[in-house]
Amino acid sequence: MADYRKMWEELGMDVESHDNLCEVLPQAIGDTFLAQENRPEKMDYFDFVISEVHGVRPAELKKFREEGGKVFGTFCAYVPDEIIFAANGIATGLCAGSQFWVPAGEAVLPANTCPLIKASLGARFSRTCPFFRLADMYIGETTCDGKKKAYEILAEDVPMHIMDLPQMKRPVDVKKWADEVRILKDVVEKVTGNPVTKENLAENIRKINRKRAALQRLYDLRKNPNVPISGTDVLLISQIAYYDDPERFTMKVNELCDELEQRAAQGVNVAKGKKRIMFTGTPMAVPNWKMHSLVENCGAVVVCEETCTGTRYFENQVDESGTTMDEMIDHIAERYMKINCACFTPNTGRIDDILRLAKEYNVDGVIDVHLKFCQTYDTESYFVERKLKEEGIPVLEIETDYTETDAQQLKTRVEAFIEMM
Ligand code: BJ8
Repeated sequence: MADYRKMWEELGMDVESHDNLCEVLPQAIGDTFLAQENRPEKMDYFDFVISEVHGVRPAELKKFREEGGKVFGTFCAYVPDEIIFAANGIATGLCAGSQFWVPAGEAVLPANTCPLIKASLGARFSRTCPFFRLADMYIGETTCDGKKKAYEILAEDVPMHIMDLPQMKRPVDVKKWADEVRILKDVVEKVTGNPVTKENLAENIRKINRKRAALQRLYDLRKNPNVPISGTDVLLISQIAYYDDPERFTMKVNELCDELEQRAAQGVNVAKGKKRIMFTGTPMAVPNWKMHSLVENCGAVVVCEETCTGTRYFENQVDESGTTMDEMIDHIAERYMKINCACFTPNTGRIDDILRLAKEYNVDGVIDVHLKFCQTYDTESYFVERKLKEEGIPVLEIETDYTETDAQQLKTRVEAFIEMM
């Protein structure tokens, strides 16, 4: 990584402790990504972004703030980026996927909290993540209980706005979510000092739709018998989607897709002779590459993720036909309420999605993976597995965390699963 020490110091980071995190990253990137054979050339952009994860984008955000811009950190796929960008702010994902941050999170949270939440608070309080330093305000949401309560602790240290996400999907709930989007608009207008106009909201609806369309294009390429890209590489792209500049990201994903179309036509197939796996479950935040790496090193290929670092992030577009501010906000709310997170009750839409995606991506088996202490996804596994079994689709349930302590045991289970398919 280039030398960003001065920037990290200026951001008030614990640079010495941060060095320990940086030390392990090149090896992890090398082992997980670069060691794969016959990768698409256009992955070089995403390799660069991840190798400079705490440098290149944070430097852009820092410059943006120095010029008067405001950065909003988000934790959930429900937070509508359109509103933030329309106020000339920047939205950046804050979810943390490294065990490195977990102990600092455990210092303020119960040990039996999900690692994603522990790592998020740990990243803030240990001062070892530039994104957590750069956000002027964090946008939380009332999804799971663990996050909700953790946000109260974060709020002692950083300005927070919480969006009250309904937990059901009746028309009244969609209306309520639209009201929450309106409140978010007021908040970001106040923080940025910029009004959200009809024109800039319409423009940003189109901009984020284009980003989703690029991701859909990438995923569609994985539906083919010839799969031109590994699941591990696609996971990296999905993770970068949360924090890269949306327009540049869209352009780079489309460039990659151009190459992938050629590769598929030339017969390049990373799935040749391999079982096609779909993941469903909790999101995999950077740098959590554990399960993809494991499954693909066991000789299968991941062709789809029904997760928030997967289809839940980009499926469904915001209707662009709105002409008034109210219509546009209603359309935004309608699109986001189509995300099927296990914090909703009932959440049958997710089961329908899983069955639909299993067919679309022609999968041989599904791995239902959730983070330890995530009650909602763990409980919902009951329906996920029952339905998949009814449909004759092999399914393996895995509960894991960010440590490597279960690596050997998981390998044995995944190998047995692939074997029996
Ligand atoms: S829309 S999945 S990003 S809430 S894993 S913190 S649920 S205890 S991350 Fe999520 Fe939004 Fe839903 Fe997606 Fe809680 Fe579970 Fe931890 Fe989770």
